[in-house]
Amino acid sequence: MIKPDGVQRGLIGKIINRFEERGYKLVALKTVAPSKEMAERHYADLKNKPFFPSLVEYMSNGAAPVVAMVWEGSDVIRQGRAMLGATSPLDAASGTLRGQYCVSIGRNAIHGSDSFESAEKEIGMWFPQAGELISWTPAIWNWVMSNN
Ligand code: IDP
Ligand code: MG
Repeated sequence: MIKPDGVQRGLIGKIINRFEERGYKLVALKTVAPSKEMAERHYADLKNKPFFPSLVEYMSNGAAPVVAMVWEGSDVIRQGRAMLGATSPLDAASGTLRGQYCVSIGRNAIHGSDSFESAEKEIGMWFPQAGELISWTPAIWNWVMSNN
């Protein structure tokens, strides 16, 4: 998910481009203005953290939408997290998205599911309707994914 700061800063295309160029497949995408309830659900595992109220406010105050996406391909959850970089951009490797574009933990531009279970939960939350995930085969799929 591209967070409101990533949208405001015009990073949508750059972030999508990184996943596309790596060879991952886009199976769902939408802009959403998250409600407070959706932001709270999305970050439910952090509800006891001191920054939780301001995180939820920032995600749901309507100053910018978020871009929710589902990407598919080999090891995409773990690789996606690596492409994002560390939660604190000051610890993120320079080749990562956060390491290239961000300097603040409160404005780190992107969210990525951290496990299969959280991906399932988050995909269900942000794309709840039948037909929102598109099954398709990129013409280059085997050129990218084949192990021979
Ligand atoms: P992640 O986004 O790398 O998965 P999490 O620990 O799940 O990191 O935290 C979710 C989000 O909460 C972070 O991306 C960041 O925006 C915010 N956050 C995490 N830790 C802090 C903090 O110490 N201060 C302020 N915001 C934080
Ligand atoms: Mg997280």
